[in-house]
Amino acid sequence: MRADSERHDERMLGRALALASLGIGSAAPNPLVGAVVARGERILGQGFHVRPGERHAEAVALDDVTHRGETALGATLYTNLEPCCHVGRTPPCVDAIARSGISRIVAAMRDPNPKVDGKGFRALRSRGIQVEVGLLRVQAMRLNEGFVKLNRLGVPFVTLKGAMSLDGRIATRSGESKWITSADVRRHARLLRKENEAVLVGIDTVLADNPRLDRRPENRQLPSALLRVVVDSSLRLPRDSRLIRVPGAVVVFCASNAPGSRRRLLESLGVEVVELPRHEGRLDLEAALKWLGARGVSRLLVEGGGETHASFLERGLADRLVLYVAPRILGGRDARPLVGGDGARSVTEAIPLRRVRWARVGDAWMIEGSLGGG
Ligand code: AOF
Ligand code: ZN
Repeated sequence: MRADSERHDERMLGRALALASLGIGSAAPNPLVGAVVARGERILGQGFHVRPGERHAEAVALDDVTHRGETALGATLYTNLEPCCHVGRTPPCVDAIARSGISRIVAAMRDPNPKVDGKGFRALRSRGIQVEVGLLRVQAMRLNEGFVKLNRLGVPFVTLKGAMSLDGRIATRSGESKWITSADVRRHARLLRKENEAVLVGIDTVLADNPRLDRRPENRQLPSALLRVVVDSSLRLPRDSRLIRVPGAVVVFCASNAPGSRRRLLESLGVEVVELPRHEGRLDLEAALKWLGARGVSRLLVEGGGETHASFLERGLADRLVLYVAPRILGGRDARPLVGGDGARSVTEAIPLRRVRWARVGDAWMIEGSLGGG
């Protein structure tokens, strides 16, 4: 039996995590952070981090305490991430916490940012504040898996997304892919675009589907905050593709021998063209991830097609898979599969999915799980 006090802490920290997730779609590449200030059962203040450059969650929660005419003296602060101790775009949270009279901190995880990385906890302890770390750590790590991976490895967390028929096809033999899944699935998949800062497709997908790859089709006037990325070794991206016509940033990764005239044309249309080295004859996607990481992209969504998915999977570059399976059969030996490439020779080479979860979405199933080490 766990003590009541631990269950109480878990409830409060759970609330901080829920608050943190309200920053999805705006906080990145900063972490999703929520904070709750409580004395026993009474919540004195709370808040979350909205966007880069704005106040940290802890500061928002402490200001909330003051606005409510309360004091944090002797109270506990619950937060999913270690409070910062550095001067960034905002002052160090540990100073504000110490000034407020908070006597105890319950935090879910350490901040992987090298500027913090344990120094925040140390600073709090040295000021006599009791610090407890690790409750709900798994949930907290998962919520900020993009921020953690970017800080530790300098590359974004990669999610592969696919929509396929019951027999694993993403397009008919004539290349038609609209709409294998229903509108419910498309609405659900749009949430994934909100969670990610960049979306990537292969050039074959652009040529076949002419997607917009934007974040909010409901508001076409605003430029998309989503960075749209195309892997296109010989720069075949058509000048009149929707991707280019819709406002918002577009990056194209190409090979060093791509035609210079195509490069100049695309650049004149506002597209950023980036040369990548080759790896075993194909564009080096690891280099692509490093480039995106250096740009501050913490979460990348890969939306196909089959060859692009295969390249990410074969090189172990994907962390998570989200798959929508529609209850219809396309058939056809030439119909395109979800994953192309050469595929596994023997079943022992198959790529396993771990921590698999599934849910009903409209008339389809969503299956998701972890790939690689993530
Ligand atoms: C946030 N929000 O609620 C917390 C953060 O550029 P700055 O000054 O906003 O600092 C960003 C860093 O601060 C961030 O990478 C993380 O290490 C730490 N904590 N950041 O944006 C917050 N608590
Ligand atoms: Zn801070």
